[in-house]
Amino acid sequence: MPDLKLLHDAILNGNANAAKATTEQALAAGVAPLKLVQDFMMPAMAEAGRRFESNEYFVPELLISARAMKAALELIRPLLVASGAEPMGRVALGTVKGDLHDIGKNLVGAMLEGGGFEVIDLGVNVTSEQFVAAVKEKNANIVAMSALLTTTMPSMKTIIDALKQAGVRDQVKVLIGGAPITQKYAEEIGADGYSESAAGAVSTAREALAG
Ligand code: B1M
Repeated sequence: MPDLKLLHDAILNGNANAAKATTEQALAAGVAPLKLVQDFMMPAMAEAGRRFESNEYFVPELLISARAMKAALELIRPLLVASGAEPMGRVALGTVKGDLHDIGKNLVGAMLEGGGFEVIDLGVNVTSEQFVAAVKEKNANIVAMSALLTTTMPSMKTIIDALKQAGVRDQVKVLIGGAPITQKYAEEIGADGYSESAAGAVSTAREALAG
């Protein structure tokens, strides 16, 4: 069993090879994939964010930390994803316009897939038009949006307005999340659900479709 602190430190220091190697060893030793994400990988990104805020890290350091996190997540993602089951719903997922953060969004996608949803990943910097097209053309019945910047949160409201304008708001449940998002904000902009975490997004999606 590897020392799992090495995984935390590899992400914090932007060492993608070490992050991958430690993840591989931990998975081989039977450590639960979600434990690796929640107890070691996410705290490393949170610490990178703290260092960025206090001017110890700058954008290049954040980028290489994110790259190391993504490398490790690539090994974990298939393990979170279930196979073969009839989809519970079709989710159009994306990080909203103006926002390029995708680690949380990718985790949400993997958890939703693991929870039996079909996920259409629209990527980052996703416009209202792209969300509307995914609902109309791909018959998505859930729109899930992620935003990490206070400056891009308003895009969520713009996208909800565009769904209304296009006459498809009633066909979909709108779920939102991301570090600056709150339940209060979800209510303010008329979203159907908010989740603080990727794991929580699965139950929020199930509840939204049931309710
Ligand atoms: Co950015 N960045 N960043 N960044 N970055 C933050 C968000 C910031 C808080 C850092 C800080 O100052 N402490 C700050 C935002 C401040 C604010 O808005 N008030 C910030 C800034 C300022 C910026 C730039 C403007 C910096 C600059 O250029 N000067 C710039 C903006 C670029 C842009 O988007 N237009 C920028 C750029 C970047 C990088 C490209 C370098 C990189 C992103 C790489 C990538 O994603 N591919 C980056 C990173 C890595 C971060 C931090 C350090 C980590 C984000 C992350 O991946 N967290 C972040 C600080 C922080 O969050 N502590 C920061 C791990 C991830 C698993 O968590 O994304 O929160 P998170 O997702 C969680 C939940 O929020 C939830 O589930 C996930 C798992 O539980 N969730 C959902 C997320 N989406 C959901 C959707 C749902 C449900 C749940 O739908 C239903």
